[in-house]
Amino acid sequence: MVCRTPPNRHSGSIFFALQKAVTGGPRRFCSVKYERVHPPLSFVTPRPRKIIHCDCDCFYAAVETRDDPSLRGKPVAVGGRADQRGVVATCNYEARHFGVRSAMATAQAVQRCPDLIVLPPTMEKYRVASRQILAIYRDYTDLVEPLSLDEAYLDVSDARHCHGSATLMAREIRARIAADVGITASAGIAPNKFVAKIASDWNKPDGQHVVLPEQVDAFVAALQVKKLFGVGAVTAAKLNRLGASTCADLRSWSLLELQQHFGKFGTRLFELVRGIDLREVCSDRERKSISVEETYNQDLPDLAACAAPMRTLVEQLVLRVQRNDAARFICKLTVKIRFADFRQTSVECLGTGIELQTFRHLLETGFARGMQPVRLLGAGVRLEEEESEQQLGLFE
Ligand code: TTP
Ligand code: MG
Repeated sequence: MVCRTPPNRHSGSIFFALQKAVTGGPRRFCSVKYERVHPPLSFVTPRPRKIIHCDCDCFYAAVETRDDPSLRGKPVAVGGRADQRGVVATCNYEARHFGVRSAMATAQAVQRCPDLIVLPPTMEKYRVASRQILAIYRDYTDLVEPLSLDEAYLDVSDARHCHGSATLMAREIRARIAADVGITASAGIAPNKFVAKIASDWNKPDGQHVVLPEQVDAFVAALQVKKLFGVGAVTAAKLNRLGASTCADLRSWSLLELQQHFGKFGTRLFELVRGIDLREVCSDRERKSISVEETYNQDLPDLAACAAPMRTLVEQLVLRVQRNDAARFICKLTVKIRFADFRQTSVECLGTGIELQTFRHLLETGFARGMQPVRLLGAGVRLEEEESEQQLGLFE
């Protein structure tokens, strides 16, 4: 499909996203040529989708409490030991009342909650629970996109269960998870992934929240910008400095202004603050890599200054890999560097384990290519291709 130049760039982007949603058309919007746009009405108003985002409540801790009822009502965390510089993977809601959080040093968590019971993770149990949950989802739709062991998107637009009501399906799914798996889950129901994911947090734990198509506009307008997918702490702080704390504030920015401040991501922001997200639920999504990266408020002046941030990134990477249960599929390690002049380089090597020393070597090699201050650092792993499908197939 070829369309002539649209009235402006942003409507083009939305238009093509719509076009893709309607026609299942080209994935790479940028390769599509524009002609004048006079889309038939069906292009502009596609049938609203029904997306459920389902997310288990304090997943690892819930599985542990299920298996040891004596833990019920007590503050429980799952993670590394305090005396071994361990980190909290998650904790139950009792522990959250004391301010304990995921990714917090266990030592700090115990300071905040002296009665905290800290258990080591038992990944195999979490995998089994995951598989059970995925099987429940699959009873409703084939369009299931797992995001991690305890989180998935379901596109139930064409599902006939519960008279086609996504609200009732979500309720039923959650009841089945409670009955069959013995833990609770929360759900968000909305016409797109972005809104469904935010909505699943609304009535956590053990709750759900529905955002009807006609409610999306008001729901998104009131959202804090930090809730937006892709807006991390640094971008949120920048937006706040620029006077935008809610999505409604950001709607007064033109596409050009957003692009000037945020580059390509500006286009995405333009759409998100209007509640537009046409990403499909991809049941066959392959995860080929996992990475973490950080753009620093101030450039890191030299190689020595990169050492501590690299350590932090590697620690985050370990957690993310763990969370996706992907450690056994690692085949390469990668480091990404963006220099002050925006030149970017990536270095990789073969490897099956995440070792800080190896990432330091890669950093040295990459840094030598630029020899100037660094804006952004990234650390990642590539997963074996054959196995990467299996990795998501953990649930099957
Ligand atoms: P989450 O769904 O983010 O958290 P959760 O299920 O524990 O709690 P919530 O009720 O807020 O959804 O993550 C799912 C599991 O992934 C979690 O139980 C433990 C693991 N995890 C980590 O190992 N490290 C992390 O930093 C996070 C956030 C999660
Ligand atoms: Mg969860």
